[in-house]
Amino acid sequence: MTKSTARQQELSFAIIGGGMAGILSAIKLRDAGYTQFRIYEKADRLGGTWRDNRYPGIACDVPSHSYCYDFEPNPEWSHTCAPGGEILEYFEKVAEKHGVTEKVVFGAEVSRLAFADGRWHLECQDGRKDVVDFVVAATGVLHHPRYPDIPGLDAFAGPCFHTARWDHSVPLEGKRLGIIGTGSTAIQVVGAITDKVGLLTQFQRTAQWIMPRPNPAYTEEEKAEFRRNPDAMRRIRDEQLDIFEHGFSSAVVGENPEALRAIEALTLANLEDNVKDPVLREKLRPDYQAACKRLIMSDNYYEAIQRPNAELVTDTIDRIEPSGVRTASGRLHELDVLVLATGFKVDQFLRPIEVIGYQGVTLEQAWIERPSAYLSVCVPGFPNLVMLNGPNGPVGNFSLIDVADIQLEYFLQLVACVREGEFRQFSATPEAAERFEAERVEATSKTVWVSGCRSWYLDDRGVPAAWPWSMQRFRDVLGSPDLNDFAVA
Ligand code: N01
Repeated sequence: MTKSTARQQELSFAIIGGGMAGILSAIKLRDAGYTQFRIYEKADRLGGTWRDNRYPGIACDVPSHSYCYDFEPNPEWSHTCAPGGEILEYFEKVAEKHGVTEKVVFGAEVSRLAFADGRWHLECQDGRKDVVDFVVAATGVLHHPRYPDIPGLDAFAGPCFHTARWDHSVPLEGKRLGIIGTGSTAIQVVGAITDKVGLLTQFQRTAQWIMPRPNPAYTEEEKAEFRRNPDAMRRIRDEQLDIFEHGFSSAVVGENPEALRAIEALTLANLEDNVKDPVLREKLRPDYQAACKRLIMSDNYYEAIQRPNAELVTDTIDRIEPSGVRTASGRLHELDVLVLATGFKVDQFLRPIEVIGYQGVTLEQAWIERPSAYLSVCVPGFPNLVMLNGPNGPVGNFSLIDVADIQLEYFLQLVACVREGEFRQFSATPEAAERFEAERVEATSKTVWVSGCRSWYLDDRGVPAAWPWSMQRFRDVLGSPDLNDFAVA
């Protein structure tokens, strides 16, 4: 940890959100010598997405030795891809170990952030207030459940819940369970519960390419070796990150056609080799390029959906009735429990917090067309505020922890300029943001995300909202801020 100077101790920060990125922010701020910070967390527990998503089968399909902080390798991961509960426990333990928990204001839902007199004035739903120099927005992206707009949804007589709000009080044994959706979440749920329920009916609007993903448990010997020799974990992490960066993430942005062909071949072989019934196989065969939507990783989905008590329904949902789901053919699929694996509203970011920047301009106004951020981190007119995993950052099948880390280091360099007295405020210029956005939109045309599928990666124009270049470029560009792109005061 850097020794704090008086100036460092003067500067204050509000971190909004106590998930992976919020905890990371607190640790990094303290390591950089800053002591005046708090995490405002609306819930009563840390953990973000891993706290909210507790559905059966939840795991991180990013291997665990790379889905963890680089400074806190974890020898105890039970599997290559650890279950969600373990990940939640990991974040809570790291927060405790680094003295983060004591810096959290729990049950504090920030409702307003207003920039006035050079500082951010924060207000919580319950009236609590704070005034700080900087805001770190660590509010997550897959946070607000998206409920489907299907007629009759409220009429269903049995328990009905979104996967991010799983009701564990509802018994599933022997029940007729319906699940809407075929995203990463639904695939994990189906893989985990089909052998427990009486009947599983999955409503598929779009078929998915699925990458086989064996998920072996680590042996006690392996864990003992990790404890003795943390370098062994680091080597695994480096290997995994190398595979993702130079294989997958370069493939999806059009920089590695060979890797994309390998993904196509693997997912196709997975379907051909593992689904026996030709009718079901055709239902499961996507009509778009692999990796256009977020690639699904699974080692148990095909097996589950082929069980005798499982049915894949591809007929369009017409409406929901008290006793089940009626599809366009007129058939009523009678159900006891209905699960909505219908994803998230991905364009919210800091909202619904009312954020007021320079000259009374609100974030709603700045984002009237759609959310965007210069280099994924700064919004013009909203000084001294950084977005972690905000709009236009890298998304895909890799660790968002690294993304947040790079964004945070970038921000800390700007904060260091404030600490050194070079300026008090910084805000990306509208010109820089427009230039970045124009280049970004142009580059999206080379990505696999525009190859002809619907996905949450696309904005209202059908343009990918994500960083369309390699992770290496993200690291390079955010390696040091270009002060020419900032208005400072
Ligand atoms: O959500 P999704 P998710 N009628 O938006 C369908 C991360 N994640 O929760 O494809 C019928 O992907 C919709 O159909 P379609 C990961 O980044 C990570 O599964 O639009 N169907 C789709 O099938 C992931 O990408 C892990 O045609 C409707 C599904 O609902 C992200 O979370 C695990 C419908 C929504 O899929 C979101 O995944 C899980 C309607 N009206 C999730 N509305 C890891 O392991 C929607 N659908 C790291």
